Amino acid sequence: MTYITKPKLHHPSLQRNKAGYTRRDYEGSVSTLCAGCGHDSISAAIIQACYELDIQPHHVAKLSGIGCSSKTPTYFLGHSHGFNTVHGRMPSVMTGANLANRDLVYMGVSGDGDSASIGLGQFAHIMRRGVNMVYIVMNNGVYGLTKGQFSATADRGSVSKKGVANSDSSIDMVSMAILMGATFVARSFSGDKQQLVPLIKAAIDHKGAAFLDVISPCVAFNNHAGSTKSYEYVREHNEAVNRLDFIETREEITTQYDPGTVQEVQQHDGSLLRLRKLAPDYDPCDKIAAMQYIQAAEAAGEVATGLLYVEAMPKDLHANLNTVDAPLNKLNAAELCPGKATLDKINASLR
Ligand SMILES: Cc1ncc(C[n+]2csc(CCOP(=O)(O)OP(=O)(O)O)c2C)c(N)n1
Ligand code: SF4
Ligand SMILES: [Mg+2]
Repeated sequence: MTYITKPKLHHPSLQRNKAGYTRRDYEGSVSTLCAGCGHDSISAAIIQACYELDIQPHHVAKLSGIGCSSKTPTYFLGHSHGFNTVHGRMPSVMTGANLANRDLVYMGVSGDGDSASIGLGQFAHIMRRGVNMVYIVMNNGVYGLTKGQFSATADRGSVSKKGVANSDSSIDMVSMAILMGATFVARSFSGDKQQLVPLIKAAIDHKGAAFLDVISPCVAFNNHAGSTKSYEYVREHNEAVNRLDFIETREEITTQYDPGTVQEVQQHDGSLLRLRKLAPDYDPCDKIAAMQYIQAAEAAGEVATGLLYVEAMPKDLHANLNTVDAPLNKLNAAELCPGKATLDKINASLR
């Protein structure tokens, strides 16, 4: 049994959001992951973000692959649509679902094994196609579910629980995502809810391919000395480039920071990303500078976190394909068939 149903009873005084839901309405079943697993903290951050954004749970589609990380959609958003795909194949299923119904919030949840090892090709293509989604990799550097083999994101030289050093070069998921064309790229840490919740909110609001690499320690197989994905290592080497406030269009803007330390990025719907700069010269809108910064931080043994790259006016797959505004799965037969005259014209143009 991989899940335990939670009792449905709510405390009557639980606060409701603008959509009329309590925080508990965004929860799922009781987690069966190891106590202390970083993935559970990310699930909690997703629940918090969706509650704060007043999202209708049935407007979310959560998709995952295979792994402890890919099991987590069972533990959040119990009233949303869900699809647990084959290992590493979540992106193609999500691309198809998004093409059929553009009206849902698409949330892809994956692991470093799922996305950087077996699913690397699929990961690359969903980013370059600009599918409007939030894609979260719960990154622990190992295949947790199959007992702790190194994954492709394990750093060269990091040591396994049994004492073996990894000799392979690692894949950096944020660099990959930027290179492949993602328009919102961030990294965070499962143990930093203050940074993670606003990043998830902003990623949900972003109308393009949003990618979040969340370092998420595996307490069973990769939380020892010599690991670069342990709680201790990430806490010591975390180098946040900015702190983000996500301000929805409909909310009054109340937060204030000292001039000169804040960067605001207005998105096409008017919502605002307000970034408190921690690294003084960091500009998340400059793709090349972002790539350079990430590589330099890595070379210095630091883990750069925060909103690393954002394109304020992204174009998504539907914009690129020039599809109609209505979800394709809601069109009727008459709307789908252009009629004989139009078909004859198209055929004639191809002769
Ligand atoms: C096609 C296929 N190959 C291999 C496996 C075995 N397998 C299951 S989960 C997994 C790796 C999961 O690692 P990751 O995505 O990092 O998730 P984690 O458990 O670490 O959260 C592997 C290799 C599988 N289920 N299917
Ligand atoms: S094996 Fe690792 S990744 Fe899987 S639930 Fe346990 S701590 Fe989490
Ligand atoms: Mg993993």
